[in-house]
Amino acid sequence: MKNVKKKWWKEQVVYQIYPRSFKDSNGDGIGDLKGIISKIDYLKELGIDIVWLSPHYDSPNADNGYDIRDYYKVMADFGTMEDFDEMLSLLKKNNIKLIIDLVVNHSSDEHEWFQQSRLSKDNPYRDYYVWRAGKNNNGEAPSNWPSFFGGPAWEKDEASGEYYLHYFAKKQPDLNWENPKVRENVYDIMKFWLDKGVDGFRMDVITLISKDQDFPAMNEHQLNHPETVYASGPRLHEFLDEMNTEVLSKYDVMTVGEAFGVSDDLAYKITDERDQKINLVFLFDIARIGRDNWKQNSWDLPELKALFAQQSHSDEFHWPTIFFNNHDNPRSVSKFGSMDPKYRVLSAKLLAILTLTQKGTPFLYQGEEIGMTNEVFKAIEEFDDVEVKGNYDQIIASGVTTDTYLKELNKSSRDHSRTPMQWNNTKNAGFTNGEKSWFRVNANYPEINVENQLNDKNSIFNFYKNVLRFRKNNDDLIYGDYEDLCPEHHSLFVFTRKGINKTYLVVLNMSNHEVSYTLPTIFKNIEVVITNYNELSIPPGQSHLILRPWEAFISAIT
Ligand code: ISL
Ligand code: CA
Repeated sequence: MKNVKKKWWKEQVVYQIYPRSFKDSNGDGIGDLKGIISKIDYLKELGIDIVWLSPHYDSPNADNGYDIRDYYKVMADFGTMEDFDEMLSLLKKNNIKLIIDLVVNHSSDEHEWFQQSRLSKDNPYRDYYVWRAGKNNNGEAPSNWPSFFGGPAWEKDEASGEYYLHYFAKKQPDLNWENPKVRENVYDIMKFWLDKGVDGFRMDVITLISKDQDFPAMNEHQLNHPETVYASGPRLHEFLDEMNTEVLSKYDVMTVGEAFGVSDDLAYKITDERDQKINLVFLFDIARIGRDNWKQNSWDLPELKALFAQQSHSDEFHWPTIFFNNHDNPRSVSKFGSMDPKYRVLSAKLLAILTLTQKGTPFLYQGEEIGMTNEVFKAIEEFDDVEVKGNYDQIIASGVTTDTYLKELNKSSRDHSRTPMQWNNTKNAGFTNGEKSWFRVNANYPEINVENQLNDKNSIFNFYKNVLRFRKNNDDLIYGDYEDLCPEHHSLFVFTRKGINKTYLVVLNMSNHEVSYTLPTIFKNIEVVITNYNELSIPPGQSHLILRPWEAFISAIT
């Protein structure tokens, strides 16, 4: 076992809550903080350690809270500051930590700073955002930079005739990190929430905060992947160092940065423990394997395994994150598992094992623990997401048919993860007692819901619970060295985690067919500790296995 420094945030498991879709307490069809409070027992039962709460701040919801109007206020839809304080203290009482989303690459255009900033060129807040005159005095945008949610990243503002920069929607102007006052304000916001007792931050698109002040023209490839340009701003390291000196170094908290667009090298640099900037990053190579913007192309298992191997073989100063789901990605069962009714549940359990036995801090997303799946959308109008709508015209204008776009979105859209949590089989899946939910409930809720699963000892929920329990305090599984035993195999994922006292062998058949596998002869005795088929035992000395479709087990070897 490498000389990895032990840390609580390497050992614990995070559960992401997207508050809008988690649980509504007052019947208005929108999830809220009191709803979360009512489900703390549920989280406790599941056995997670840390909640990551997607943005809970005051927002006009152009991008479901990722456009913040007031960083010191709770979104009225979600409740009040008192509700927040109560939620935090109840989570703590139950030994669950809370990390919150820090969205400071941009704010809402309705934030007071932007309201002031756009008033005139000499407003004291002008420099809080990135303003530039048009090119060549003929009204052309300052550069050809595109936004992620459709159209240019520059928006002309009539009041002054200048353009402001927005990497995301027009209603999400980018903050100007060159301005020391902006940075000071951000640090104050961080301190405000840390002093309340939150345990850290998930930092939204943190790698984009530093902008190349020349805004150089992008080439064709860059125009398709602007994140690679936006994530290579010259002052990123400096800003992160400063944030660490000014704020983070003074608290025992965890940070996980959304490393959108960064190269592995850069991600490596910002998470090096010897030079602590950010503890962890989300890299998207695994969760988004085969993705090309809104298109989901095919991928194969050796490719996926190579990505795991790469991140697991990092040195002792780096620690990976493991996740297949979040609020920006489709559901993992639909993408990585099987939607064949015979195998859906088995494959969801296989993914539970994979997520919780790989090397790295696992992040689960609400609904993953009951195997929620993608929704079926029959028309573009059925989507809610600003990304789907914002990009529509451009995509159709490029010659893509609506049918093709729809077909791909059914595999790739962010909305698959945003349908409400399925609590029971009553109307609206028990998410709200009101007439209407803010967003459609997945049609499969009568079958896939929490209530069904709590009472069924063979359910996906109870499986997650068992694997979580097994992982907890099992240092050999958490810190053990990783080795992939058959990297080239197209159906099997077989790996070991070699700890100080024990070595675990994990065997996963990620296919709809039976596969045989011969274990390396060095493993004499294999004791199966968790399996997704109800029975499996390997007699001592037996090395030839026939793995059933989507069969998965964890075993201890001697
Ligand atoms: O999800 C994406 C595309 O389908 C990404 O492009 C996503 O926009 C990117 O990972 C940045 O995500 C974060 O910042 C956005 C917000 O919309 C996302 O929800 C958030 O996770 C802007 O704040
Ligand atoms: Ca509500």
